[in-house]
Amino acid sequence: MQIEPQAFDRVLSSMCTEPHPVAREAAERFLATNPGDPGTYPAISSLEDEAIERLGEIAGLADPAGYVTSGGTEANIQAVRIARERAETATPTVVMPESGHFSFQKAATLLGVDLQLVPTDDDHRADLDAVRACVDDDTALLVGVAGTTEYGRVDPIPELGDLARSVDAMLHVDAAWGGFVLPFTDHDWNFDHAPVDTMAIDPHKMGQAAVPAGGLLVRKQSLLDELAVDTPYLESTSQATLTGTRSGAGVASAVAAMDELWPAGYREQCTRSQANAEWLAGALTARGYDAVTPELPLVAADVPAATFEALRDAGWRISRTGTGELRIVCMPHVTREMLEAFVADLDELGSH
Ligand code: 0PR
Repeated sequence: MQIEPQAFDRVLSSMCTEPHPVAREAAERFLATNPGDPGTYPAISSLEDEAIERLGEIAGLADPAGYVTSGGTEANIQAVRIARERAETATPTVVMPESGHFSFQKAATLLGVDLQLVPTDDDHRADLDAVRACVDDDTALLVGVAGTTEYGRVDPIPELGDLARSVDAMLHVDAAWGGFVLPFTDHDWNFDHAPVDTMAIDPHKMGQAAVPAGGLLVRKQSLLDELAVDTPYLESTSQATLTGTRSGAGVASAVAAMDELWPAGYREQCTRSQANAEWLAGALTARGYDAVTPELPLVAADVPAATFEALRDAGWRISRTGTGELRIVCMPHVTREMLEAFVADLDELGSH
């Protein structure tokens, strides 16, 4: 019996989406290649250089360095590792708003650094006063999120950059999800806007590449060199990635998607997704549910637990924020028709 993958027609909470057809095709062609061994697989290795060039363009970084990771988690772990390697203190800490992704908990545990969480303000953004009170000479890394997982919020990145510089810490921006929509907004989020040292920006989320294709960007090559280990028996002499064998499929599909969609295709998608999010937030508000204004294409709203469960039982793949709000991510596969069907079910099943 063949097991079918989850169909996307009721998936509303995932940050995965259907890859663009050109990304799917490229993934298949490069399925058996390993960019971890550039001496043996030079074609995928040069495609990876292209991927980093493109990601640099998207994130406002001329002459970028970095590599295609397995996802945002790996990019975040590596950013913490770079900061720890460069720290001059014996007890390095990472300061992050509580809206940061749980991958930083993994990074902190793995790397033996102390993760200090600071509160967010009433609109779910990093509270600058709280960050200011927390940073000190032990701070190796300050994290800002550009497109938070729960509310799609963008932290004040330039101000966080100033705070990082004031204590000689590095600044990492987690744009794993937001990186492919933020170029079409007014937010200051990228290397051009602030003294950003490292960034997570994932083609396999809003970039419409196949999984696995995350992105780690660093402002200069010497930062990546902090991660390098010697690889004596390979033709290339060192490796900066966390994993050894990597997916050439992810790399090739990221390049194919970015070649096809940057910038016009991504702009159109961003406009469509944002309009859908605003429509949904309006529909929820009109029905008496408290919805957080969607700044990026992600909607959070207060829906009673019983209603949430009924919607899940009806087949909708939805999730909740840490404080229990319904959370819907308007990924490229989420159409207006899907949202209309969802709201119709909500009208039928709702119990508020
Ligand atoms: N940074 C941010 C801001 C994220 O939202 C995520 C993932 C990561 C980093 C980690 O990225 P990777 O999962 O690629 O390592 N956020 C999603 C989440 O936690 C991940 C996800 C994706 C969850 C698809 C469910 C799903 O179906 O919600």
